[in-house]
Amino acid sequence: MMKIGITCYPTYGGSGAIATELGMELAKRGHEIHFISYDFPFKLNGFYENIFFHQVEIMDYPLFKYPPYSLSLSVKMAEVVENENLDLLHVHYAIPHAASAYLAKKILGNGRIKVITTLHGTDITLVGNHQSFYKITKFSIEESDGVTCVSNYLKETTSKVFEVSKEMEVIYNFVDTSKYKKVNISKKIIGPIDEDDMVITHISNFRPVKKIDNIVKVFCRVSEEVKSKLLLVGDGPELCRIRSMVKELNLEDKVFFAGIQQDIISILSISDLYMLPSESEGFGLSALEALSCEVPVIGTNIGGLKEVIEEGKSGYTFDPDDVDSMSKAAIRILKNKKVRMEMGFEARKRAKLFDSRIIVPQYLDYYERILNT
Ligand code: GMT
Repeated sequence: MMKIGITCYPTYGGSGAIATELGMELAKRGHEIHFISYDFPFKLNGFYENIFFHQVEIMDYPLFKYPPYSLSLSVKMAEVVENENLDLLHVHYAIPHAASAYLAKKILGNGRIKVITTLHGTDITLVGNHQSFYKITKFSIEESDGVTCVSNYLKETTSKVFEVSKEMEVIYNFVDTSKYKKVNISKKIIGPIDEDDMVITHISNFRPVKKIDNIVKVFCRVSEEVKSKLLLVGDGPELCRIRSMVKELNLEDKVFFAGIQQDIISILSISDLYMLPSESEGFGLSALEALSCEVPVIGTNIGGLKEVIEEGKSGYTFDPDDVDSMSKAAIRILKNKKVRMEMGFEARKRAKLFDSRIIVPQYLDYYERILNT
């Protein structure tokens, strides 16, 4: 049995979701998990045996324009390692978590605790490579005892962008396929959707990187040829802009903004196509969840999604701005029931390769290896 500290962002997003699912899976296997963050991870909603939460107190003071969260996090990490006698700190998303863990390690004295950092995507492709973070991201990757990346793409990009020669392990995102599976429900459960509508779905935290405007453009073309609805799930900085775009395109009666939803399995069960045409995706966890519920995916060809989707079988990947090809592929899938059924079958088959029962043991093996070096 291991005692593991996990730090992640508690808010809606793939890195926090996978970190929390990992914690829950490890706890089920008898390991003791200590989440350390500023808030309760959004996926932890209930009582779980072997799981504990340690809240980072953020001290405000008139002198601080920006309270130094990363320092308070380091102190909390060091305290939890000592008080709970942790074996390992596993931090998700490099910034600032890997740097905070490095400091915690120094506070505790070298050798007391090992740190594993999991890189997820934008911490490398968008934020970590920004000049203001570049050196600290590179440093904290190099100083981690172990580093995992959620796809080969992310591993290669990290090596290239940060010129690190460090060995990094690829451990893909996972899904519990026994939980994420299609249920038989009416399409009418959500919003103004009719039973005979084809439903295109997108779920995210509405960041610019998701390129939701291109989903709307694709849908605009699709809706001219197929009786369909667009279901946009989530909330975030792009919401207002996308709402205005939908209004301008006169699509208000066909696009439904569902906000943040808990029951993703039901939403995916009424979906006929999932879209994720992001600028880039470290992996594309929401697409994997869609595949698991038999929903084919049209996504970006930049990033890890190409390792998730089997091109032409469970979905298609295109340049994020290639609205034309995406529209044609979407129309082909939505117009043809046989194609949809076949792709749905392939999608489920593909998702099973990323089942938690396959991937979680890879983390455990990696932990053992790092602890024994
Ligand atoms: O996609 C997001 O905006 C959330 C982001 C995060 O860090 O919370 O997700 C990233 O981590 C996920 C879990 O590993 C990956 O599946 C996503 O592909 C990745 N997002 C991006 O790279 C844009």
